[in-house]
Amino acid sequence: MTTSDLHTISTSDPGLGTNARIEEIRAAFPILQERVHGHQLVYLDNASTTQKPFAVINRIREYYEHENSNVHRGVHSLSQIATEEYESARSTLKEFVGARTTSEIVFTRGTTEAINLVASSFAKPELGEGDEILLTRMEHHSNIVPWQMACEETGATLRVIPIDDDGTLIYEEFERLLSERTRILALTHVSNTLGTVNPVKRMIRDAHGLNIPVLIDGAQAVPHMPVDVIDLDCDFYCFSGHKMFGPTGIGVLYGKEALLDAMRPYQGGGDMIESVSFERTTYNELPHKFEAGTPNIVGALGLAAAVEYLREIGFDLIREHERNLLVYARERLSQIEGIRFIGDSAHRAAVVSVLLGSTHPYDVGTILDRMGIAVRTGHHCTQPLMRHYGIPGTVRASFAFYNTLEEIDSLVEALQRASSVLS
Ligand code: 7TS
Repeated sequence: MTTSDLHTISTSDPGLGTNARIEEIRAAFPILQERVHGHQLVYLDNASTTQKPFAVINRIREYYEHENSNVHRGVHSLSQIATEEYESARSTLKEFVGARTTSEIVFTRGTTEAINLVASSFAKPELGEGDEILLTRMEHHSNIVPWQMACEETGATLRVIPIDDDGTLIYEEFERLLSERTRILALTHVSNTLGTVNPVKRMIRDAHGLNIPVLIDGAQAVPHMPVDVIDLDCDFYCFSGHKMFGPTGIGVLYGKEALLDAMRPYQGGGDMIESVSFERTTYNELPHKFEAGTPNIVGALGLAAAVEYLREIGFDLIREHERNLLVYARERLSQIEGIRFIGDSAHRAAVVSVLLGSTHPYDVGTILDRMGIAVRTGHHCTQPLMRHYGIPGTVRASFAFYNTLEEIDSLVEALQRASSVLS
């Protein structure tokens, strides 16, 4: 596909990715109209967090204006409305990932808390000396440190699946590392730094062949592709609301019902109990057993609004448009002298990590910011991955469906400017 083909798709295809449709979508995200240092904002830091459409902002406002109350505890009308809306949000999330029942959808603070919950309540009680937890080299710190903490307390060890220089998992190494000592395989669906999409379905099948449970960190997958937990057959799937156009402070742990049922609670407090006495406490049914204390009610409602919004746009358009953005970015960026791509796996999501000659990513990011362009610079909470490449960090542009080819042109121009200023 050539650059002009891409512009053609963007401007004249009446179905997918038309400029008019993308402009319409952009108008639904008020922050995209902001100016930064006198320039129109170009927001290319979507892997950190995505922007929010009016549908989400208005839902939050509506809740506080008309429905605010605590859930699961009042007979009064507002409390009943809040409870119904909160549980209805859970149903929306259940449909979103294709879970069997709402018992399998636990609201958490985000991906990080979901992984900590599984490490603490599922893995830790089973772990001992000689046991292994299998991860990959491209994990975010939040899918490394909770497992490391579990290992410290139990004597288990971490094993790490290596990657090649393109940022693709070495499948034979995965097969070699999978053994009867492996207690859990925990890996990311999509790498936040490289964009690599891992062959999780095949890996889950292989792990299950040895009865090894699998947790998938889906934080960077759910904004870009449809996910079906039954089709994947994963045991746990975690994601964050704020990376899929919803609010911060809310996320989801999907877990197979039988596994969640057998697990001990993660935190104690209100709402997670059936009855309490000083002698003995019994726990509430799923999923409430894992939701101690007043939950992030408005977060769940905002996240459900984000899911509805995504459904309206449709993953066909999202995938098509983001693929165009990725191909175009790769092609335009490769024209910059001295650019180095970090991660070039054949199967990728809309993330590009680069280095410019010998410049430091932080300096490049600062110059881009002065031109209104938001990218992330640094190690992206993947320090072991940076060590693999022998670099301190990268300049990362991560796209969402509201980004445009013109914004990529601005990025390329700004990188060229940064390159000449810094060299
Ligand atoms: N897993 C992956 C793959 C991530 O990319 C992130 C956040 C997390 C887990 C943690 O998510 P949280 O919502 O619980 O914080 N990634 C990034 C990033 O790439 N830039 O900032 C945060």
